Order: sequence, then C-alpha cells, then structure tokens
Amino acid sequence: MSDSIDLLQEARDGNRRSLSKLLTLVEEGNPSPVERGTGLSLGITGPPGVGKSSLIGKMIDVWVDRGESVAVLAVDPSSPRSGGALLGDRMRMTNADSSDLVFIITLETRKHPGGLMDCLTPMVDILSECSWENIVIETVGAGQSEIRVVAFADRILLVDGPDRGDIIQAEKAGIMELADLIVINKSDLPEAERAAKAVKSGLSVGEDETTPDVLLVSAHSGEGIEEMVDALANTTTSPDRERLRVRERLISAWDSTLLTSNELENTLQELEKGSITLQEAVDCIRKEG
Ligand SMILES: Nc1nc2c(ncn2[C@@H]2O[C@H](COP(=O)(O)OP(=O)(O)OP(=O)(O)O)[C@@H](O)[C@H]2O)c(=O)[nH]1
Ligand SMILES: [Mg+2]
Repeated sequence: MSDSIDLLQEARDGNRRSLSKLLTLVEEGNPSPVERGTGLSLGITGPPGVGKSSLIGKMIDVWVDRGESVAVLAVDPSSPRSGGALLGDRMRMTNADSSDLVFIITLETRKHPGGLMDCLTPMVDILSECSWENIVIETVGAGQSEIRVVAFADRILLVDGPDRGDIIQAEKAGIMELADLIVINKSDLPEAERAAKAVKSGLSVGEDETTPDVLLVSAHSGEGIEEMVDALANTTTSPDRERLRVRERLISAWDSTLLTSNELENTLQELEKGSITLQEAVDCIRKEG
C-alpha cells in the first residue's frame, strides 16, 4: 500500500509512469489508495465498426484544443476492426504539448474472469484524483458484456452506424435504454439520415424530457463533433437510466461473486454428475460468498 501511496503522489504531480504503474497495480487487484471519489466517466459503446475509436480520436482533438485533458480506458481494443490501432496512431501523431493532455490505457476482459467491476471504478477515481478532466471508457461491441462494462460509467454515449443491422443489435442488447445520448456516425454516408430518423421515431414512443437526443456525426468529415462534445457536457441522466445502470452493476457484482467463488469448480463437477440441482448449486455458492 505504501508503494501505491507514493505512486499516487507522483501521479498527482503529473508523473505518467507512476500513474501507469499505479493503474496496473489496481488492475491486478491491489487496493487503491484513493477512496471512492467523485470521478465522473463517460462510457462509449456501440456495435463493432461503427466508428467509436475514430470518434474518440476526434473528441480528443476537441478537448485538447480547448485545453482539457482526457484519459481513455479502452476495453478489449483487440477486435479485428479495432480502433486500438487507430488510437495508437493518434498517439504517435499528437505533438508533445497536446499528448501531455492525453492518456490511453487498455484493459483486456479475458484477464478479468470475474469481470471488470473490481478495477474499473477505482481506476476512474485514480484518474480523477490525478486531475484528468475527461475520463472515457470505450468498449468494443454491443452485447451483454459491453453493457456490464459501460454501466459503470456515469454517462453513456451510444454510437451507431447507418446500418440497420447495427441499430437492431444495439436495440436487442438493451443499450438504447441506457444511453444518455445517441449519435449516428458516418453522416457522410447517404443512409445515415434515414437511420437517425428511424432511431428517433423508435425513441419517441413515450417521449419526455429524458428521452436521449439523437445527433448525426461524422468522424471522417468532422460534422457534428463539437456539438456532440457540448451535448455530452450538458447531458443529464434520468432516474430510469440510473436505475438500469445500478441494476447492471449489481448483476456484474453477482456474476463476479459466482465466477471467483472457491466453490465454483466443485459445484460445476457436482452439477455435471447430476448430484445437485441448479438451485442447490446457487445456494452452495451463496453460502460460501
Ligand atoms: N464513412 C465513414 N467511415 C467511418 C467514419 N468513422 C469511422 N469510419 C470507418 O469505420 C471503420 C471502423 O472504425 P473504428 O473507429 O475502428 O470503429 P470502432 O467502432 O471503434 O470499431 P471496433 O473497435 O472494432 O468496435 C474504419 O474503417 C473507419 O475508417 C465516418 O464518419 N464515416
Ligand atoms: Mg474501437
């Protein structure tokens, strides 16, 4: 712990190596020297290939131009169409001045069989404690596991593409209900406008002041990016969405308890043999937890 307190002190003073080291320690399951803070994070999610990483690159430009710092926690930036490489290129491109304002960390879910819940929140709090102004959590894809990850963010941006299939995927996964703002990227493509209209009309059932806005943006042309950044700064969440997020976080904690239980192996074997029922298995793991 004394190590991490020293690292925190150095990280607060702007030492990026110490910050990286501290974040790695926490990612590996060591206790964080920062108490649960007020660190606010923005979760960015959406189906693969819709342009999340490209958009984050553009958002970084806007923040850096405004003199604001940004830290990105990229979760699983290893998909075939991943923007991990894009962000990497970006880092190489930025000049020394502006890259002082940018910090990118990658996290791999496969290293965290119990889920990311134990490290994500403490990492956000450390970044916030070290004065990182914008903290972004980027996920790949729009399935259940991505929902679990973005649910730890305080605001959620859903990025979708003009492709009907992508939008259906996000709808099916239930991400629409969690999003505080929805953007349709690739507005330079002809189908984007129609896609935005379709999403809007889907949302307008039961519309009220908490219904998220739908904006058209293009990471390629830059259209709508500043507006998106401003909209994110001003967006509020709704009690319904907050409830959904808390629910997902609880499910993550529940999963984590199950998956990291010492009784897991035993219980699986017993289940396989048919010597206990599923309910008995659950009871056994609950007792152990
Ligand atoms: N036409 C067009 N293409 C775009 C735009 N933004 C991104 N793309 C392209 O879409 C592809 C995917 O972009 P990424 O930024 O990697 O998308 P992603 O959502 O991060 O992808 P994953 O990380 O794999 O989920 C790339 O070929 C981009 O060049 C845009 O505004 N317009
Ligand atoms: Mg990406």
